[in-house]
Amino acid sequence: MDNSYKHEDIEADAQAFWEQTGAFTTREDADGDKYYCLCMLPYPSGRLHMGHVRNYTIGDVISRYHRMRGRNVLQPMGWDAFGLPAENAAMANGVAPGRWTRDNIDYMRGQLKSLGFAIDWSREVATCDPDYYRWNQWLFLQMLDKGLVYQKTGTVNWDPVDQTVLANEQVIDGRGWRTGALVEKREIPMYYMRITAYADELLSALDGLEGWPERVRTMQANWIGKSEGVRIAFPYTLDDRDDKLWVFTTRADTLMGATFVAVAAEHPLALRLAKDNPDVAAFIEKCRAGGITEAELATQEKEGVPTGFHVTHPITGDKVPVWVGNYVLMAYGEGAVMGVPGHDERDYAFAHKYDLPIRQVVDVEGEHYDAAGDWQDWYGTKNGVCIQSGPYDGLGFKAATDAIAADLAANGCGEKRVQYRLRDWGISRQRYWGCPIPIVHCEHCGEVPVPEDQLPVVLPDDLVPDGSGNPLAKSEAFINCDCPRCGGPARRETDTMDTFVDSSWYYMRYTCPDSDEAMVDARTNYWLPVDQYIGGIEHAILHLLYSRFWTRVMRDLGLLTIDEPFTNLLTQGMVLNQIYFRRDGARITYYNPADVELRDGQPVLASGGNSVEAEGLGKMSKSKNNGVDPEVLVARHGADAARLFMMFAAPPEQTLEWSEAGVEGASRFLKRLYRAVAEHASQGPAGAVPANLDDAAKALRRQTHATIAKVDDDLGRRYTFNTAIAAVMELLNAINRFDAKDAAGRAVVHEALNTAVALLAPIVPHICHRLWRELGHEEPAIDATWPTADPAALERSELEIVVQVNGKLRGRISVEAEADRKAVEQAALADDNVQRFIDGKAVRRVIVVPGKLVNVVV
Ligand code: ANZ
Ligand code: ZN
Repeated sequence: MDNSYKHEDIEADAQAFWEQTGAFTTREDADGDKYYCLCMLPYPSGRLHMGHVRNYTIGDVISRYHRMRGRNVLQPMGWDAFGLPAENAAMANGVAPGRWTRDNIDYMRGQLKSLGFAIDWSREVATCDPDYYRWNQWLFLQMLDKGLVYQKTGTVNWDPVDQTVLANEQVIDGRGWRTGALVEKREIPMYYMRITAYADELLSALDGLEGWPERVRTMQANWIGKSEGVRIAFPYTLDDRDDKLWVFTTRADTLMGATFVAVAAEHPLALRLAKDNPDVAAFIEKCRAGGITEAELATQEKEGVPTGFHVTHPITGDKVPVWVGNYVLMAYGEGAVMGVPGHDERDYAFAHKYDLPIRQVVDVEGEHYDAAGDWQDWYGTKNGVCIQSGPYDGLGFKAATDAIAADLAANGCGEKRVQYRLRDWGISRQRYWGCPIPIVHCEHCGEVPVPEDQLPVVLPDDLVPDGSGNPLAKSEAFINCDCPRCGGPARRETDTMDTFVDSSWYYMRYTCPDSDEAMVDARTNYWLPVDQYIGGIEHAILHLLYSRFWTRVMRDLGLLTIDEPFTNLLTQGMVLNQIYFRRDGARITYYNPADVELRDGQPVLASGGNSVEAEGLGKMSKSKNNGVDPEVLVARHGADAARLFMMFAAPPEQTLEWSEAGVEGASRFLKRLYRAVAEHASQGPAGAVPANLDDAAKALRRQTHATIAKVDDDLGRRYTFNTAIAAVMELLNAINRFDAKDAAGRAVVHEALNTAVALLAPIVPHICHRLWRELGHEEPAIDATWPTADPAALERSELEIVVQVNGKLRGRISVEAEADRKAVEQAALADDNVQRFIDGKAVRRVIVVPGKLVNVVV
């Protein structure tokens, strides 16, 4: 065996072996234990980044570990291949999105292979393949049939110059990214998936997801946002008709403090009142120009306009003024609120701004209310009692809510109501590069679903967008078709589906990627749910929620038997690197940390020596130019060193700080491991471990088996890969310290090296592939059986050591065979007899002869 570690040869060899033997093909015998390990699929942007590498390394380690434990492991990979970046690249380079995407996929597949991930490529799925997205279309039609898909108008960002709809990320400070034109809101017809029908189940089932981080469960619960409150009517007469203005409140107990009502700018009553009131009309127009994201609505300055119109308070009969407020969301509750400035912080500010009356109707003993002063948190409490509230005086929150709800119900002006923040999922995108919505527009028949036997509606993949709207809308070949119902001329829908549709079920398709008769088949029952899902925290809400919804829809259509798709979820931390820049007037240029070195503690450019400023650590990103290219990394240090560093530098959920020195350290360890095995193997085969061992051999053996127990727990349960690696590093140190002077010693070293290689095989599979062979195994390391700790070997052996004081035998102590110097010294000094002879004198020196004696000099 060559005595030096050459990662290029070793990695090329191992990868060739895996490829030739089909080592990554999934085993699928029905009585075997299954383990489905899934990483979030990447967007084929062109190159892997370090976040991908970390994500997939974690997944590969877990997958290989379970494979060695004898399980049938499914570790697939695919491509989230539709989406906006392909269109942008097409505009920039004039290449069709389809070409660009497929080229990227080929390139990135090669990158993943170079990292040695044990991915079953025969199951690869690209969401832009008609064989895949036809089932998006098929399920869409099933849902349409069941009323789970419906059409209504939705609000979009409209660029008046390009005459096109913009995605939220294409609106920058309220203007179109290409034209700079002020963006308008537009109402257009869109398709929605009725996720709200599952709101309650999606919320209550979160409790059962014990394998998910608490943080993610909380984020989902907040997103679904269940509120229990009361729907209250304020009657009015307009245009000679009696009508009711409904509001939703979670504080019905404060109804007696309502001094105004506010409606959203899109509320029908606002639109009606605008006809008689130019101020209202102007205000509505102004709101229309504003942003549409919830964040924009939450942060904008609260403003309103009085309509001059009044409604009737349902209990007191008083006249209550109606306002239009920009903070009232049309899409939540009733699109209208009752203004209770006395107890709602927002209404308090609003009332101060527009000089509206503030009434205190909740009191807390010992607190002083001052409507002229600053808002106090206790004003919003639910722990007070009603005052100035007529019949409800003295009642607490719950009793007052119940009493008011009952009185309102009696005169048809109210009912209890559970409200969700969650909205139905609008899936229509006015974009080209996505899955076509399978609908045809016919002048006679209206909206006609494409019949099942005409699926898929194939997206032409040779169009090149130019930025002026959806190129599908200009493609006569795509648009023109026959109406499936009347046979007359018709036009295809040109909207495509939100790409979250694609990613809501790709993990199901991996279980049966060749199923062409059905969306999924019986194999799904074997593999699902996913045992371990791994990905970024940025998908904590939408992707995971949509997948949970989609799974339930398929369950209710009889296609699946599970409720939840992902049993365990791991959200890996970000990869960080230093950020360096130079300022030149207003311009900031970022420099890659690889081009910066420290001179006298000051960061300077390695070439030229110009000083740069340090911004500190930040997420690796293009904009800060602080990324590390995985390809360069692998070429320089090898995939194994990269993988080892990633798993060693931090536990998976924490951020990982990039360090070139850390990668070099990982590489040095691999060299040490390689040398240890090479030297051992060069002395010929070793025999079996005999029953009788001397103390030192027993100690090494004990450490070997203790390491197995620790690594097994770290990899299988705790996911603390860093401490697992540290334990194997210590084992290697112990092996190197051990003097294998006889056959028994060599046998123990052989066992220890075997163990180290087997335990590291999931983490650094290439070098372990080579070393496992060198250790004399027939089967490849990837199929090696995961070691099990021998309890007998774990028993601690004790040694008897004599203790001298000034050279005279004064005691005998018993210590553990592998106790270190410090422990032996302490045990010696603690011995009663030894203490007697030290006799309170200062200890000048303690000499420890390991395994034999201690001499205390006083
Ligand atoms: C009166 C009131 C008094 C309120 C008070 C709060 C405190 P959650 O918990 O999120 O459901 N609200 C209702 N519909 C709204 C809409 N479409 N746009 C903006 N705000 C709306 O919040 C429910 C509360 O949010 C409701 O209770 C309402 O204000 C407001 F001391 O009604 B409350
Ligand atoms: Zn027709």
